[in-house]
Amino acid sequence: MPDKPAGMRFKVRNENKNALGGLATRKQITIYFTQAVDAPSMEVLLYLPNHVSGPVPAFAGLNFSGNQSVHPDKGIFMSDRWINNNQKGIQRNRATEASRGSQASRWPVETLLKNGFALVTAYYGDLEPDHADGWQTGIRTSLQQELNLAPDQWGAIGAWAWGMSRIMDYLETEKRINSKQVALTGLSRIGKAAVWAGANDARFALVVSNESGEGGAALARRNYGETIAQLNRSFPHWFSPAYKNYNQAPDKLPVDQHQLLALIAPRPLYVCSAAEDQWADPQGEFLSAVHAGPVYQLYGKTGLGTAQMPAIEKPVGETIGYHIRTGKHDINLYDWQQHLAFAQKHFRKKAKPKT
Ligand code: GTR
Repeated sequence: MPDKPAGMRFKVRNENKNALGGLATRKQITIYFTQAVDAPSMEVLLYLPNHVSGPVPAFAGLNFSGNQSVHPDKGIFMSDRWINNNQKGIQRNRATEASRGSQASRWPVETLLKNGFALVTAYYGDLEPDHADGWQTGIRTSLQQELNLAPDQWGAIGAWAWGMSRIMDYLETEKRINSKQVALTGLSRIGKAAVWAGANDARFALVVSNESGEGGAALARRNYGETIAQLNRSFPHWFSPAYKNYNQAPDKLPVDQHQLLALIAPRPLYVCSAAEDQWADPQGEFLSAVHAGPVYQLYGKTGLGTAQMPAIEKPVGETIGYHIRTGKHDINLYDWQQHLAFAQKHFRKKAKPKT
């Protein structure tokens, strides 16, 4: 994982202290990765709760369809980048007005704000468009020199994860954010990237894997649901080329995904699955969380505290949390409520006692 480029800079493009009917302050920031006028960049959307003063905890995560898809708030700048046509309100690979709020069910902005959390997000395609040739216009090519890494030395998942750390670089400069209490979250392919970012960057105080599946939380050696071969065939650009050597031989991998999760120790980690999302292998995600536990124990922490797969919508765990809910592959309010409660529990513990 390369470090940040030397010339990186931030520009606050817009700030509205009276967003969402006064509930929030909305800031939109461009992260320019170099000093050049036409530098590769990333658009960050930040909502801060207005009813609490001082630095607040935050949830951070990339989105699939552009920042305007996260909330119908008309003040959000519309993405002008390449976006997959299979996303709602996208035409000829560009966002239209119809994409505003199209992903709102995945981002309970008001719930987070009312609980005193900030939300920070950016479009994953700002780092690399999610298709096989996306690397040619993404940061793996445009920042090749600055990062001293050839495009085939990493994959799109790596590029997205790298971008998550650049959001953290910004948050460290943002006075209203408690940068020691930033929870990183991600769904599915972005969940794979979130786990990777969380493993590499210990500044993320808590990591959430929402149905990250194969190449994310799910154990590869179970060969259940999506396999390494299927993943590499459908998405040849996601992982480093060496991963393809294991297409037919997951048993030859020197590691498995529980070890990836264990790299997040001793920081709190939440893994979750959905009953109808067998493609992501809920059992494999659970077992991965179980077997990350011994590393948490080395730090004197209890991971899940159980090896028994819990019933539907009966969350379990200590420093590692887990739930499986009803329904399909997605992230919904139920998931967020558990993530929020988990973050509140752990962040409260760390908070200095009031004198
Ligand atoms: C699927 C892919 C999964 C998962 C998912 C998603 O097509 O097979 O690994 O990443 O996409 O991102 O929604």
